[in-house]
Amino acid sequence: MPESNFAEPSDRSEEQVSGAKVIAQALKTQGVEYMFGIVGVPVTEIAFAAQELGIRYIGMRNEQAACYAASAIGYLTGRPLLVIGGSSERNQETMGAFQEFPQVEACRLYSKFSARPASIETIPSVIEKAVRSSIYGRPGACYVDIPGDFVNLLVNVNSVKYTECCMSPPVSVAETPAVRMAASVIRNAKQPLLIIGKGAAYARAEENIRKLVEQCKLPFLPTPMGKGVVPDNHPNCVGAARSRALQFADVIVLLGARLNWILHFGLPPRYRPDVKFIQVDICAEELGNNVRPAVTLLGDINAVTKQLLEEFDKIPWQYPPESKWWKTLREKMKSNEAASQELASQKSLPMNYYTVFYHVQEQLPRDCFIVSEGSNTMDIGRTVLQNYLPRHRLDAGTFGTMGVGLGFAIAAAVLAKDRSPGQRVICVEGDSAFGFSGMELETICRYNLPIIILVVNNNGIYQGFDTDTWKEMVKSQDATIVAPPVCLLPNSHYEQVMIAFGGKGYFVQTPEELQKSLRQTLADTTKPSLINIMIEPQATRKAQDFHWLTRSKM
Ligand SMILES: Cc1ncc(C[n+]2csc(CCOP(=O)(O)OP(=O)(O)O)c2C)c(N)n1
Ligand SMILES: [Mg+2]
Repeated sequence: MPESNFAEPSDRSEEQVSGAKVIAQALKTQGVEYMFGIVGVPVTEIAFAAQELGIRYIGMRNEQAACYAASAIGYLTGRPLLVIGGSSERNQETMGAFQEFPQVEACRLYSKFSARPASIETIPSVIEKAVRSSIYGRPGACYVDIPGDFVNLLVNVNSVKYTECCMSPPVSVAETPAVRMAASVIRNAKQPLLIIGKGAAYARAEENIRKLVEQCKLPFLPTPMGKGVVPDNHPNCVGAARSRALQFADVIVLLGARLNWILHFGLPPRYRPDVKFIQVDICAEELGNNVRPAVTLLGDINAVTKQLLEEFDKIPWQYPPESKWWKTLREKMKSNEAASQELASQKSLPMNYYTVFYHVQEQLPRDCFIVSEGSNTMDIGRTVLQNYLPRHRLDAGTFGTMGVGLGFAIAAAVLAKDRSPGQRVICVEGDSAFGFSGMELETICRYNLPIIILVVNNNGIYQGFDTDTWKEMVKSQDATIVAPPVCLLPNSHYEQVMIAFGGKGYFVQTPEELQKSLRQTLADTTKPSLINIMIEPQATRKAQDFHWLTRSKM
């Protein structure tokens, strides 16, 4: 029996424990509730050991999807992602061992902390540090490498000491003079705007942000994952006049939103050259990126919002509701909404994106999770599908990574099943996006998660072709030469994949079929379903004031 290097000579207990069990117990001690993965040599025993301790194990079909699912659990529960990878055995290192690879070094680039415990006895402290690093400061994934020979290695039970669960992240607040200055800049704004980002959702700042919006009567707009922190249908939400609001605001308060590509880097022509940013962020390195802010408030979004509220309690102030700025924004919202409505009410077939999303919006339960990915599908869907609750929209976000959708949906559904039975998960997928993790339908059916997947099918990436055009195109020449790279096979029956695993599948081509299938799937809380919605292959977004985003796709 191999022995631990660190076993105490005075320890007379005979009882032994495997590396796998130590890993599982260390995870349990740190409050880990869910594990997503795929087993195989050498990690199988870890999953069994975790399950034995009551950690819920969800077996996925691809590690990528497993990571996406775990990261969504992290976002929804505030306990971010810990990745555990099995690596080659220590005594075969450099010899060309099975799956030998410098995993710790490779993961450093992608994670906040990446380490391999030196012995079984050090596993608990390394796991505690990984969990702590993942949730302190700006949250992020951490990696713990497990050499294959650790898993079945036995050590004396008494030689392993479990490090206590790390403390909740400390809450940092901004400096008082900076808070005062921010309040004064807001008071003097002529055309103010709040931007609510994912950081605000993560910080669970919804109550205080809503107070700030309502007390000061400020217009706000959410970033994609900031949707729902204050409900999309709140009268102060100017999401429908996004470009206008960004372009003409003279003071913008960024609440956990980065000035990255999603916010056009904070630069003209999308913003006034003299716009004053008040940047609230938990990460000091973020402050001042791309634009020099007027005020920086370093701290927890919820705590700093509270500090701002205290300033406005001391000297009450509200932005005049009858201002010209509000009038401009309201008019623009009205005309943009009318343009979308006009597209939605078109009766021609195949349907366009707007028609599809308006019908979906009509039936969506208010408390559902909306997961989405794709390009047009995600961008247009985001403008029509409303979020009323914080942390209820999960989309491809900043990285625009296709393939996240089904993993996100599985995580949300697993949580919903445990914490609020009956709550639905709607997963709105472009046909290309769906393909990236499509086999997770089997996972969804295996665990019988009543997710509703909508595949918005335009036969392609951004756009595709109808069946006749496609046939004509590939008739005389090889498809690898003539088929545009954006094309996918037309008229694919993705719903059959769901049926193959025992779920329900619908193929819909008209608004009536869409309405009916949605009604049926929403009524059935026992089974997963997929509605394959055929739309006009050449359908696009309505005309945009700026082509920045549309251009970036090609
Ligand atoms: C991992 C990854 N690979 C490739 C891309 C490039 N890409 C951007 S959007 C997209 C798919 C868009 O098509 P679809 O999901 O069908 O949505 P549509 O715009 O057609 O509605 C792809 C492949 C990406 N963003 N991520
Ligand atoms: Mg598509």
